[in-house]
Amino acid sequence: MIGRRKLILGGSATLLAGCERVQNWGPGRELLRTGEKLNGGLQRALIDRAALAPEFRPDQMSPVFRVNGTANPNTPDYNALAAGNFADWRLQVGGLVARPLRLSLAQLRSMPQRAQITRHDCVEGWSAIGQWQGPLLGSLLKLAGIRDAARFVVFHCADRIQGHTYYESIDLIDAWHPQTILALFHNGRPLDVGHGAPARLRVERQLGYKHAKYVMQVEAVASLDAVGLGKGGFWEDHHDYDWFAGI
Ligand SMILES: Nc1nc2c(c(=O)[nH]1)N[C@H]1C(S)=C(S)[C@@H](COP(=O)(O)O)O[C@H]1N2
Ligand SMILES: [Mo]
Repeated sequence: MIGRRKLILGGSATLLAGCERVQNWGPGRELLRTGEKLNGGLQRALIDRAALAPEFRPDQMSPVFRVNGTANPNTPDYNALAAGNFADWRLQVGGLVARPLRLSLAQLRSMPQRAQITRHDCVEGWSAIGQWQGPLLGSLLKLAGIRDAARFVVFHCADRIQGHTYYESIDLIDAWHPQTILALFHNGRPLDVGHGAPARLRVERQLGYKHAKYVMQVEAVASLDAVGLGKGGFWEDHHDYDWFAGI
């Protein structure tokens, strides 16, 4: 019989084999090591969180991928950026990091990319399968030198909805997950405005509202207390959605 510990290590190896770049990540290793120290129930929870979302074949892609929520931020600032094909857009990576970054779209596109065909599940009851491509969120956090005190990653978006800037947050398990990317491409083309141009989060183990579109700023924080009303996202703060929307 294979013991639980063996299963866990086996699972980790499979996960890491899926993406070479993750193998050398300190935080990933640290997480797995921490996992070994936890008790059985917590270990199972950790393994569930680390599991990969299903990926699909190109022929399984939805012919139409619906646009939901904001379809165009339509603010003067955003419109000016869009008019210039986002050449002047800069992604800010800040908060609890050693090296705050301001990255252009060209810089982001020159980073190693991951492409994945996944199913998007919206809490409103629709799904769509599409391909997404972009650098791993973890690569950006590593580049910025995320600090040990960080526990969450917050995404600040360009759009306003019901009078509030859209924002969302995830924990570091999702942030380092090998399928969590800052998507720059959808179905092989640069993201269109409807799907979150120029960059949107894909956090494949979570429901649709966690996948922040129109990301302007990525912020590492120790706590969500000072983010919005304290629950970590627009829907969480204003409509009582769950912060953890794991699927
Ligand atoms: N900035 C921003 N991100 C957002 C939203 C939004 O309104 N604004 N809507 C969310 C919801 S509820 C869903 S289902 C998905 C929809 O993504 P799509 O338009 O690419 O289908 O984006 C999510 N991210
Ligand atoms: Mo959604």
